[in-house]
Amino acid sequence: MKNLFTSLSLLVLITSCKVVAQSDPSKFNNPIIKDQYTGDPAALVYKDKVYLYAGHDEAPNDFNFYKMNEWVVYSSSDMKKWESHPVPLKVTDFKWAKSDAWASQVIEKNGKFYWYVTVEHGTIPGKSIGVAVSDSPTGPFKDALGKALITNDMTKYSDISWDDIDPTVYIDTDGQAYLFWGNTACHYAKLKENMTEIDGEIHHIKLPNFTEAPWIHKHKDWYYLSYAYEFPEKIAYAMSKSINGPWEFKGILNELAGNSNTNHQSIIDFKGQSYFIYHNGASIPHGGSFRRSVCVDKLYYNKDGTMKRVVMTSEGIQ
Ligand code: FUB
Repeated sequence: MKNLFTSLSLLVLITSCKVVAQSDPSKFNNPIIKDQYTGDPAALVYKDKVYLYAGHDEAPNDFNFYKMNEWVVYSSSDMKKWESHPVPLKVTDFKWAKSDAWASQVIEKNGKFYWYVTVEHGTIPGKSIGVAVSDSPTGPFKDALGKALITNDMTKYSDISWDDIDPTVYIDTDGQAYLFWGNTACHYAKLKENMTEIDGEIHHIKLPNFTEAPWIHKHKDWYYLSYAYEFPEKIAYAMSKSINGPWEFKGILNELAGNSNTNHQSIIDFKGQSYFIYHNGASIPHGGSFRRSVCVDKLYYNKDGTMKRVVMTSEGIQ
């Protein structure tokens, strides 16, 4: 009997050791940003580094909406270790804006870095898009225009006051830059050479269950328009052979995060690997829809150019 108990105890010990080893939190690289809550990741590959821009989620634990006053930047050479930099841009850097450092994206052109951001306008009701500029990817950035680039009264595809949010910017192989943005309606327009003025008309793209967070990227000879789908959000995408469309809907790329009603993706290729960067509410303690954290997982393509569904992991990039 004593031997049976000894054997059983040994078995329990071995089993529990295995469980501890499998869930060792020191092996969990997601979320990648652990020093503060961050949402709406937008990654820029520049030279041999990735720069990760995000909004700072400052909402206290008992506050159930966004509290966001500044954007932050981190950088990495290997997607595993992330270096934090001083805060490069705040809502107060835009004198015409009053609040809400919502989703944004930075792009480089001719050695200058342009940061397109969502903010609440101070005098024109609704959300708007501003642009800041810097000589360095880590800033400091300053307002490039002294006024909004896009205001709510410039778009008529949706009646809501928050349809002009979530800019994503892309420079095509011929040098032409495009700005895509939107909530409930997906808008896009060309940007002039100076990157601070819209060139021509604002167009509208019809996409199934488009909520927000458009992201444009190219991989091989396909253009991809991924976006937040339904609400709470999954990420879906469409593909095209041209940045001007037509876009063919390809389905779901990432499932619900579950612990956050938004998921906001950024997609890049870096040193031969594709990455899906997103936020969820998994951070302990007090993570959630308004206290989000940025995560990264690998992204894979099928032979026909479609993307394989993302597997969100705790381990992240090992
Ligand atoms: O962070 C505020 C808003 O939540 C963003 O602009 C949306 O994309 C959603 O993530």
